[in-house]
Amino acid sequence: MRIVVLAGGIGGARFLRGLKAAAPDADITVIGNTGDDIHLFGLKVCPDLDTVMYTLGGGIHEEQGWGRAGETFAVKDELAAYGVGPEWFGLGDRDFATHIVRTQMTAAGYPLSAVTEALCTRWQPGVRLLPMTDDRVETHVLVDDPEAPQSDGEPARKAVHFQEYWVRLRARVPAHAVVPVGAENAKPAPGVLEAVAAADVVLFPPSNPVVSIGTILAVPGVRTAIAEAGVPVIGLSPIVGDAPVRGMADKVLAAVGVESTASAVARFYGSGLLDGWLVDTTDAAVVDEVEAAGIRCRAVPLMMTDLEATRRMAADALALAEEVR
Ligand code: GDP
Ligand code: FO1
Ligand code: CA
Repeated sequence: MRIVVLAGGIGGARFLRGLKAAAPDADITVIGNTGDDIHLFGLKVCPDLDTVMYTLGGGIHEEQGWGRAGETFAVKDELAAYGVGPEWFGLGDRDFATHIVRTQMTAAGYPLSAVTEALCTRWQPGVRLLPMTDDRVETHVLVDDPEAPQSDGEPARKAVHFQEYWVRLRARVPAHAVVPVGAENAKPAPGVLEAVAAADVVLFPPSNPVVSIGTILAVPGVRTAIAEAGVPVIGLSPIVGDAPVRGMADKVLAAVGVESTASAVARFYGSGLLDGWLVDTTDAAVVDEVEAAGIRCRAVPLMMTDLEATRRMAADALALAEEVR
């Protein structure tokens, strides 16, 4: 079976572990979000690709969910001693090596897809990991700029990089818009459209619907390829009991005018794209509402507490795919 998964960082990576256990013989292609990518200290950092690679390759900091296990921060501290920041982004020594290799290969002319393949030679994630695009896309968030009040006293607005909004500001300021800068001119990376066209099923893990899966879908051609693949498209809700299980997805959902409920997220993707949707058992009350929107819906446990619980979630998603096929 050929499975295509659109993935962000932690939610996508943890789900993929369960999927590998649920379908050990499947051929899994992961289309990773690169809208979180940021250039720091002259290096290209790809947080979501690295989170998937480290999680599936056994190098992830398990509790934190991002970055390397056993990490130290000597380089960051030395940079800070020179007054070189940003200090708010925690790049560790082990992680730095990944960004150095990536940047070196990029400077030598290799596209991100080839670089990612090379990095995966070491990590052996057991899936084919493709960036959504080889082109530069960076998500920016429109926030108030209290330092630049307009003549009417209202704050002016400014766009900040997604990582600045998420990590430095902790999503505590209102987000007025989320813009994947560069997406409109980006081309899907080699293999992306081919994998979708050859898939037997497409899965949306419980990743952030706006800044992870939404960004991948914003690359021209990807949404249409999925909708026209003619295979079941099944998603799992990252929202349980009207709140994200982890992180601040509610803040970016609000920015695009979507309520933080399992039902609203399904309707945000829409029946034109999604065939099936899994909500948590605690959200069983919304099943009828989702089905009324033309999306087959089931309530099952959706907490990725351990590998077995996650394997069951993936198995439930594949079972729902057979039901709608
Ligand atoms: P990020 O890039 O690291 O933010 O990770 P993703 O975009 O892949 O996933 C983030 C989403 O995962 C968040 O909105 C969480 O609500 C969701 N999530 C994390 N753990 C769980 C879980 O155990 N169950 C469910 N249903 N969602 C989860
Ligand atoms: N997330 C944080 O909340 N604080 C950090 O300092 C931080 C550093 C970091 C470094 C490398 C990396 O791959 C990921 C990192 N993340 C950090 C996670 C990052 O914000 C991701 O983009 C998440 O996927 C959020 O969507
Ligand atoms: Ca992310």
